[in-house]
Amino acid sequence: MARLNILTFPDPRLRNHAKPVDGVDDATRTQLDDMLETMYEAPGIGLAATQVNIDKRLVVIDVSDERNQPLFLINPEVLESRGEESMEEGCLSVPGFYETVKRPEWIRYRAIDRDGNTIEAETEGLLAVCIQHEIDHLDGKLFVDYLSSLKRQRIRKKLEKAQRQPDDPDSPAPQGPDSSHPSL
Ligand code: GNR
Ligand code: NI
Repeated sequence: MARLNILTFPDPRLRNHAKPVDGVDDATRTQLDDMLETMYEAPGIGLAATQVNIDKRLVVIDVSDERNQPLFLINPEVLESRGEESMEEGCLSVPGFYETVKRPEWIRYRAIDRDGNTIEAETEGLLAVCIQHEIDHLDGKLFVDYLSSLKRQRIRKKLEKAQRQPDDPDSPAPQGPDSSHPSL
């Protein structure tokens, strides 16, 4: 098992559209295991391969309280969706920012599991949100894309600044230039 580096917005590699997986082999299962360890360590409830710079349609999720019910989804797709639900979302690639996103509340989805079997299931609530959030990653999409461009640019500026000053975690949130020119 290995811990992988998680890319941070606005890294352009997060915009990659990941390639479908053709057959589940041991190398792919090792990547899934490494992703799961990385997700638990972060900690997060989901992780898409795009976030760790792997160009494959792989997702790991665990929304259980005990953190002992991992889901491995290969080539996941939403087949059908219904309703609408607003939920506060966060993302390991957008650390420290939480915003409300509106998505379908119920989905039916299909994926290939760790053993190579095709599964189909329906779900709602947090798991449905998480599956949609992770499929978005595989398509190069982030939850900040659902926000106003003003909010997105503010988040981008703050994360860019944080990455320029990685050893100053307690530096005050950017103000001054940022708030006097909020559209930049
Ligand atoms: O850990 C995570 N929590 C979360 C909360 C609400 C909606 C989606 C998520 S996914 C996120 C982990 C992550 O970034 N997955 O891509
Ligand atoms: Ni995410």
